[in-house]
Amino acid sequence: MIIAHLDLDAFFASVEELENPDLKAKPLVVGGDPWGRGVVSTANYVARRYGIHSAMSSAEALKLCPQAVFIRPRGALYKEYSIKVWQIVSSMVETVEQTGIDEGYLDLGQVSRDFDDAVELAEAIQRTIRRRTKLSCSLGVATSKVVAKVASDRHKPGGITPVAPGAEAAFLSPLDIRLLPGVGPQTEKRLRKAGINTIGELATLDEEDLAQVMSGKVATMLHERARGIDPRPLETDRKRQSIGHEETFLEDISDRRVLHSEVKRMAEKVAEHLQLNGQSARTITTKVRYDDFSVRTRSTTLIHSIDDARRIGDLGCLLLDYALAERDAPLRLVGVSVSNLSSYMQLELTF
Ligand code: TTP
Ligand code: MG
Repeated sequence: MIIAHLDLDAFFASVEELENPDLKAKPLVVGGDPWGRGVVSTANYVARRYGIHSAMSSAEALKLCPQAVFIRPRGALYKEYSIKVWQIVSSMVETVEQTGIDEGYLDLGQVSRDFDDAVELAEAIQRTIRRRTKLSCSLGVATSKVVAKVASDRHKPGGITPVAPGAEAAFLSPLDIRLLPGVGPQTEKRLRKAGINTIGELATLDEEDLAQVMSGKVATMLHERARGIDPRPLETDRKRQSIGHEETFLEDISDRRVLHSEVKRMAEKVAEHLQLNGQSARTITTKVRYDDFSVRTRSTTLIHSIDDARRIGDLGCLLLDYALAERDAPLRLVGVSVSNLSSYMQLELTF
């Protein structure tokens, strides 16, 4: 598993800065009324230097920095930016689990050659988001959700923090216990009382000592997480409305004949899958990823549905040629997928 956790930097405040660039140099607080009972949603990094942070009272923020600019949150606007960001991410990575308006997990294992390659992809995603939305984000790249999540927060803003396979426990070890996802205020108190202040101290407890401090499933889970062990897969609610096969090549390929034979090979897998499911498809899509990680897809929709490897392969090759006619460059990945599925059963009923 290679997972990235992506989190936008000072999200609400960054959007407000884009809408009004004059704010960039000023301490900016997005949140409720500082003269009432308002709470800080977030603050830009200039304001954070005064000690202002999310969830403190706006009145306290005003005290810490009387010259700060206060803005009420504009949820609909942030939503628009968020949708744009996650559309970009989804166009670059097949499997994405968005966990909040500004954060989520990306499955990089499926689309990279090895760990270093995954880190390069993370960099490409960061660059693309910056170019297309002007927003800054940070990513952690690791072998599990918990390590990726902790890592994405280590070099904010604008940082990428890779934790190579095998380095998980050493990476987590010196960090404060409160940084471990799953440790809430209550658990934190209990751990500190027992003299456990770093993730490493929790990780190295033996079962007996752990049982003295806390017990049950949560204890076991936190103990594992402290060692970088986290088997949670990505959760995506997207139902399988398409069947596809894609492959990242060991080396970039530009030879058209080789590419065509790859497309045909994938078409065979797709056709086999369709036939096993008793399905056929009307839309064929070919996806290419260039050596700079950018992605292009070309689709065609037929009047009648098909399920055989030859036709899917021929159309897949044609679509590949269309994509390469627009931009001819070496490819690191090719994918063929079909959608607009119908099952034989339905066809029988309909016709
Ligand atoms: P976060 O990602 O926690 O914070 P952030 O993006 O502002 O800053 P960072 O660079 O540290 O990631 O939360 C995302 C957005 O959610 C944040 O911009 C505002 C909102 N939010 C609240 O409204 N209340 C809160 O208590 C928190 C933590 C966030
Ligand atoms: Mg954020």
